Amino acid sequence: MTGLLTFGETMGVVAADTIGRLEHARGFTFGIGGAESNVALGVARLGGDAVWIGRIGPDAAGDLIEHRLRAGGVRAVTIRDTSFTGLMVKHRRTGSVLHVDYHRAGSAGSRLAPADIPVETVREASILHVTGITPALSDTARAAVFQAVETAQAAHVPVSIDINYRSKLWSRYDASPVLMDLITRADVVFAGPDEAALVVDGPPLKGLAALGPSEVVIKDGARGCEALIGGEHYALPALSVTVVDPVGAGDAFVAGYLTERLAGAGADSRLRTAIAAGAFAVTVPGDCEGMPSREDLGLLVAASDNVAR
Ligand code: KDG
Repeated sequence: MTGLLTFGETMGVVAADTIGRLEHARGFTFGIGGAESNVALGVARLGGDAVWIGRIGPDAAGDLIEHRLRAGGVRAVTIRDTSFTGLMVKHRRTGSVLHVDYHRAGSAGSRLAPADIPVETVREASILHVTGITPALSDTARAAVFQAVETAQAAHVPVSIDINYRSKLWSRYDASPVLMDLITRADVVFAGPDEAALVVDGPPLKGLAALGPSEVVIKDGARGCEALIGGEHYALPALSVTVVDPVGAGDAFVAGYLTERLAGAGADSRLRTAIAAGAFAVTVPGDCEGMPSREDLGLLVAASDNVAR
């Protein structure tokens, strides 16, 4: 039996160490990032079981992805492709404006196909988590998402989707019907307010719930979150922290929620852990480096003088 099953594209992340134009950068950090593997790492770091499946290239970024995920406790099933591993280049144009460029068209990760996600693996999962990024990568990747989701539905495996709209990958016009179709098949949906507007008019919680999911969670960054879970309304404020890097915070939030759900915790605990995990993630640079452990979550409240001794 698997806890969380997820799949998608994970990229090498090249991040400038200094603030300013990319051509003036004096050093770079090489890491990894991918919404689904970020969630898998987050679940593993919080003590849950997570399997991630994806294609990687015959290159250093592919090796790094494999090593980092396995070192982070994720049961990573990697398929070596002949194409390159996609890259994401991150730099801070100013202290508060973060810029992200993708180099991923035709990458190994985008060549994911239905046969990469074995039907048996889906049936054995306690929850299947997908994002709106994967269907935007290629026709075969989109087919893989739909096949996995349909298999999960037929086997009564709960399906979770994070809309994760990426405007550099597809237009709102193209994304909207695909996301709508996936949401109607999901049990749990995560969205930002703008993302919800891709598929529903008016109040997002009720609109998304009307499409079918019994758990709708709106992630609203520094404003906290709102949720409609089993018909009950919840609203939690964000924790006040110093933001170093917001990328990956939404994935940490999802990991916090789903880890507690896998452990059988109630809605309130799921949302509290989600809020704390998201808050912790923004305090650390990197897409997945800030995924917190249980002990890290304690630091957020314990270290009132900001020095943990
Ligand atoms: O949520 C963070 C992810 O967006 C990032 O790690 C990279 O998967 C990624 C993407 O497609 O932007």
